[in-house]
Order: sequence, then C-alpha cells, then structure tokens
Amino acid sequence: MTQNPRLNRWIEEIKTLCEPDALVLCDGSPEEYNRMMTALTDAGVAKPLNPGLRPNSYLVRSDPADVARVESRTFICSAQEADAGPTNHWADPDQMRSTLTDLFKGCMRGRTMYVIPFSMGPVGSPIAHIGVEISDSPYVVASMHIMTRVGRAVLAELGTDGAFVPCLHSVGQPIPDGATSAPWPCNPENLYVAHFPETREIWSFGSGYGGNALLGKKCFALRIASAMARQEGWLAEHMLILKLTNAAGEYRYVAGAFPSACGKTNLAMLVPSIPGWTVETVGDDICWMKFGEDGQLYAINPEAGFFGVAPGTGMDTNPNAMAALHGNCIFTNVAETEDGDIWWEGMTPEPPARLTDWLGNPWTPDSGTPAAHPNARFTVSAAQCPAIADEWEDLKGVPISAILFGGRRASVVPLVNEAKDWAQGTFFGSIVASEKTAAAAGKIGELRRDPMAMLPFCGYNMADYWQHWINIGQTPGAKLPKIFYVNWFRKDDSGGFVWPGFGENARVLEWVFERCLGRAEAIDTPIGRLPTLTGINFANLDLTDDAISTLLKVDVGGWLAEIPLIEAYYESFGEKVPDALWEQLASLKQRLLASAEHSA
Ligand code: GTP
Ligand code: SPV
Ligand code: MN
Repeated sequence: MTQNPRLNRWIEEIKTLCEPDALVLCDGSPEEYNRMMTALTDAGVAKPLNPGLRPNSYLVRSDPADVARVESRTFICSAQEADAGPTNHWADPDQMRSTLTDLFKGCMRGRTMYVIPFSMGPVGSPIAHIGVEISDSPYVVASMHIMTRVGRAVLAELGTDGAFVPCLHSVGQPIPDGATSAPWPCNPENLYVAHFPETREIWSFGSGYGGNALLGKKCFALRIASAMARQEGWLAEHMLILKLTNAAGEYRYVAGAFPSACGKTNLAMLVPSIPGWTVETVGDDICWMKFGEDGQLYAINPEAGFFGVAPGTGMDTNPNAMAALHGNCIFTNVAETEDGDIWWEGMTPEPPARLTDWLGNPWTPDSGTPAAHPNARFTVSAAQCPAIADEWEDLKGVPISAILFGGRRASVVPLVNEAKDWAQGTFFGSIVASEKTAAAAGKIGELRRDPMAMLPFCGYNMADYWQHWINIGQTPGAKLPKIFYVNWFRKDDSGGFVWPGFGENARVLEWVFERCLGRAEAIDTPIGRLPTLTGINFANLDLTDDAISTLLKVDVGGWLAEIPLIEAYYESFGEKVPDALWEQLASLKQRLLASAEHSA
C-alpha cells in the first residue's frame, strides 16, 4: 500500500493482530480532518462550537478517567534495567511485548485502523525524523494533523528504504458485534505507554489523551528521540524556542526547559513589557538540536502545532495564544458557554454566570469546582499564532545562544542565575526541582526533582543523559549556548507570587540577551553569576526593595539545606553520575560553607 516494504509489512502485521473492520492510509488532507471531526461529532464526543464565535472549532469531552499523562503506566523497555534507570519504570522488552500482544489482539474490532505517516520537523530538514502512528482513534488522527506534518509528502520523503519509528496506538476498547462505541473509548485498567528505545518502537494502549496517545510528541520526540540523540550526538529536549529582538533590531534565539505546565508556551509567545523588544515563537514544547558546521547548536521545533494548557491562558497573560485560538481549534475538557463558545479559569477576569463544565454538568461561579479541567488543552496549528517567527520552519534550524532551565520553586532559587560554563549549566539542569502540576495524574504541588524538565520524558538512564550533556559540552569546535537557571515562581510569606511573570519575564530575557552579547554586568556568587541589583530593569513594576532582594538574593542557608538532598538524589543513580557533576556539587558546597563562615 506504500512504496516502503518495511512499512507495508508492519501495517499487515498490525492489521492481522488488531483485526480492525477497515483500514485507512491517512493523506493529511483537510477533507480527511473534516471526516474525523464529523465522525467524532456523530459519536457524541465532539461538539461544533458556535461558528459565528469560534469557526471550524470543536469542544471535546474526554472520559473523566482519561485526562492527563499517566507516568505510573509509562515504561522504558530496554534489555538492561540499568539502561532505564531509577527514574523510569522499566519492563523487560520480551515480557512487555508479550503482554501487549495479548492486549492488542483483536483490540480494533468494530473500529477503523488509521495509518498516519508523520514528520517531526519540516519535511526534508536534516534535523527532522519520520514516524508512522497506527491508531484506532479519529481524535488522534485529527490531532496529529494539527500537531505534526501528516501525509503524502512524508511518504515521499520516506521513499522505499527510509527509516521511521513505528508508533502503535489503540484506545483499547473493541466494539462488540452490534454495539456502538463509547463516546470516548479508553481502557484505564489496562493502560500501557511502552517504549523500546533499542529498536525504536512505541506501543500505547488504553488512553486517548494527549501525551499518552499523540505518539509523535512525548513518546517519539522526547523518549525515543532522546535515546537516538545520545547515540548520534545531538539533543532532544523538553524546551520552547523563541527569537528575541531588541529595539536596535539585534536578535538571538533562546531555548528553555520548564516542567509540564510551568510556562513554556507562555514564554514562547511572550509580549515583552519593554518598549521596542519583540519575542517571536519558534516552538513551545519540544526542541531538537544538532551541531551545525560552524559549531553552533541549531534547533528545530519538531511539532507543527500547540497542545497547550488552557487554564491560565487569557488576554492579559498570553494574548498571542488567545489570538491563535480564533478558529480551527480543538478544545478538550474546557467549559462551554451558553452561546456555544468556550471558557476556562483565567480566560477572563470574571467567570460567566452560567456554564456547562468539562464534565457536561451545569456550572455557576458558586459551584466550588473548576469549570475546565486543570489539564484542559487547546490544539491549534502553530501557523495561526500571530507571533510565529518567519523562520520557524527553516530546514536548517535556528542557532541557539542561550538555554534556560526553570521550575516552580517557592523559595531558595533566585529569579535568574547564569552558569559560568557548560558543565555548571548541566549541573543547574540536573538539580531542577518543581512543584507537580495537573499535566500528569497524581498529587499536585509536591516538590520533586525534574532534571532538565525531562524526568517523565528521558528514554534512558537519567545519569547517562547527564553524561551525554557533559559530552556535548566537550564536542571539539563547539560554540555552546550560555546556560541560565530562572525561577518565575518565587512566593512571599502570604503565598503570593513575588515576581509578576508573563510579559514581565522579558526583563530577565533582556539581561540574558545582554549577557550573551557581553554587555551586561554580573556578580560572581557562591551559586553562580547573578545580576547586580540594578542589572535588571525593574522600573515601573511596583516591586518593593524587599521583593527585589528576595528575587536576587543568595539564600546561603537554603542552598546549604539543599546540598544533602542533592547528594542523596545523585546517590540514587549509583555509579553512573558524571564525575563532573559531583565536582560541581562539591565545589558549590565549599563556596557556600566559605560564605556562611565569612558572614558568621
Ligand atoms: P506543557 O504544555 O504541559 O509542557 O506546559 P508549558 O510549560 O507550556 O506551560 P504553560 O506555558 O502552558 O503554563 C502553564 C501554567 O503556568 C498556566 O496556567 C500559566 O498561566 C502559568 N504560567 C506561565 N507563565 C507564568 C509566569 O511567568 N508566572 C506565573 N505565575 N505563572 C505562569
Ligand atoms: C506535558 O505534559 O508536558 C505536555 C502535555 O506537553 S502532553 O502532550 O499530554 O504530554
Ligand atoms: Mn510539555
């Protein structure tokens, strides 16, 4: 059915295993997208929104048991358990294959099997890679249309012998003879999101939502790609990519890793509060970087759309996202207004008087429950974002000058801290901790280490990944980006955010930019290089001197209290932790102790 014999054999094999009623090779056309949305509407799971308010857009309500990534059911199936490492769930590849083969047997009965050829990255880019997802979910097909490049151009690029990552997906709910499908079929009791990094395969069963089901995203572009990148000497990261231009027209590209629901989309689309400066978007979630001939790291956004957190997105926080959402969108698990439009917490300052909530129940501001699920998401083509950079689909990628690491930290971590070199920057990335969000199932607010924002997404042993970062820094001829550790989420004693965030983050970006061009001052401190108290433009911000000193202070006691926690964390990885990181930790401790003694 295609020109690629390996692909044809795989399609035949899966068809025999899953026993679908019909098979469709997806062409990525608008007609195909419309067929999917019509099927979802007929099934009662999608609802067309008011075309006068939100043209060609749909509200989808998932099963309430299928609303986020499920990390506890996500597996790395490497031959050796040590290659998955202590932060991943490991399963023996043969055993997992046998478990999954049993589950997939006949799982598409009564359904159509869609074969979705997709490119992660602009078709033909030397940084891009191809995958093929087989899925029995029309929601997945439609979402993949928006989130990736699907169709004939991809098959042409694949040719007769091109490489692709096979991504097998089923919602895991065959339809018995004569019965009709559940509106949102899923099988949470038998959920598996399984990765085979050595053979570069993905098998996902039982969920239709987000990262569990759109396999090009976290499964391929991060877990499998990170393992590919290690072998091939490049980086696959959970990072936004933005283009920052100053009032004089000088520009630089910045990448930034923040854990799920910690501000990547917002930073990528930021409207700077500093006159004359602009931010343009290259990517909002994933970044693939390879060395160019000039020794710089060139980045592409492997995705073609945004699957963004809806709650908190409003005209005051992210007007570019709001403008992008004018039409042609899928909204999942948001609330519905009386006139057939959408709403979520933070979209407007005042909630509407009456809504239908994400579960389909009547809702008023007194209901005491969220109207939209906290992990409600919008799916929209990147091209619709008014801030999208002209070069976002450049085949050669964009050269990265700075990398930011960050997370939600109520205390200790200052607003911005520059690493003196790549090794210290890698150390910064390795110790990132963040409060858990609704993007994954589980307890919200708990502080956990999330190195490089890759904790749930690294397809191999995290300590080997750190070594890979160290190795990248030792590449001969490399012109490496500067690395910064930022924190927008510092809280005061009453629990409010000290830093206004959002558009005001441009003030930190300005300092980063000037540091990259060698024009801003920094002070060497025990924890890294910090701006001087006047190094960041805090004008017209309404920040007290107290707040500024909280944001920029070196909390020696707080850091000293972290040291044993970091030591214990590193120890949990055993021998594999790079010596370079242990050295970073030891010298940090020494500098902190010296500083504590000095001020005592
Ligand atoms: P994923 O798509 O899950 O990877 O998330 P993301 O990193 O793209 O997160 P996103 O930008 O969607 O932000 C998630 C939440 O954080 C939203 O509710 C935002 O309103 C909030 N947020 C983003 N930036 C800031 C900021 O600078 N300050 C504060 N206080 N909140 C922010
Ligand atoms: C994340 O959780 O980091 C996301 C959403 O970007 S999902 O695609 O569900 O992984
Ligand atoms: Mn993400």
